[in-house]
Amino acid sequence: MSKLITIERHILEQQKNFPEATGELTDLLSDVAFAAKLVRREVVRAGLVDILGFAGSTNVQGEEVKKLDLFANDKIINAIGQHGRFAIMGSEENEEIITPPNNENGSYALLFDPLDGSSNIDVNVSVGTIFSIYKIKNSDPRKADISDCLQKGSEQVAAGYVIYGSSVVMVYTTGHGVHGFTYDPTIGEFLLSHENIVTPKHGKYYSINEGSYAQFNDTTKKYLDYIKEEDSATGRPYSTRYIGSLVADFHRNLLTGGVFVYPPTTKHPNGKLRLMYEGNPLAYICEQAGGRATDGRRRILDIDPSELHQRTPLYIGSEDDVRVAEEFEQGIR
Ligand code: AHM
Ligand code: MG
Repeated sequence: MSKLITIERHILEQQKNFPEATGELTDLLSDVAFAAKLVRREVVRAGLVDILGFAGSTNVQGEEVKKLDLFANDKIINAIGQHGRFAIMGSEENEEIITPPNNENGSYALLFDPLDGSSNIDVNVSVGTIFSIYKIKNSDPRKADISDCLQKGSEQVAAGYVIYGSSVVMVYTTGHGVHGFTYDPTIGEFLLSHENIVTPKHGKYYSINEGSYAQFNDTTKKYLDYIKEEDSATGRPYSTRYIGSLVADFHRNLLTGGVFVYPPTTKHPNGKLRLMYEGNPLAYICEQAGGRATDGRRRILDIDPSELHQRTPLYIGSEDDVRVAEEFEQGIR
């Protein structure tokens, strides 16, 4: 039988390999895993809202029932913010940056999407939490500001996501490979289930919201025609897989190989997805697993951000497949 390794133990063991590690990152990631357990508890009860009260209504105890994404946001801010390990935080749900209390010893910034794929919550389809951790630049944590959040993705010191699906899985990287843990509800722990994830160089799935076809530019339309053509040498046609929850679409392609594309559209000329909460953390994980992530032209991790809620087109997944999509985007093919 293989050894049972909890996520906390794994992070601790990994950090021991680096003499410069202070143990801070271990604590930060453990806090994130703890917050994920709180969110999970609520997500698995989502189907009970009809019984316990609709979001936005008042439940039988006279308490207001929060929408799940806002609940997740509050839980993460409170569970993680209270330890003072982060000097500053940014959430997809908050317009402005968040300064946690007692942050005088915090030397990191946390950026997160508390519950991604929220349109899927009410229909029992997978949703996820995505996070990204940076070291702050400011020498005084009390003065940490938006510039500590607006760093290039290449500056991330850790990133990860939690997928609340048929099982709950947490995946993280600190720049030394990508590791996945499955939640065992009987003991309340995330246990190592996917060590050193390496994504295939190419796959057989493409993930894009093809319902937006009329809003795509000609290069994207041409790419879609190509991917559906018959050609055994290149394994085409690819199969479509699109859940509409980025974490779930990304996770599947990471394990099986494939490409996820959210291109510019007439509705979202800069893409729909957010660079700081979605693009950067997933790009870091993808590259660590041997994959590729760009905005069609530039490496996602090299983009110098100017706004907290900045959007980006996203081409992410297996290296060969992403390259082909990019070549269409750039008009090379
Ligand atoms: P959200 O943060 O409001 O949940 O939006 C992000 C989600 C992603 O999970 C998903 O990839 C994308 O939006 C789906 O968008 P679309 O419905 O346009 O295909
Ligand atoms: Mg999102």
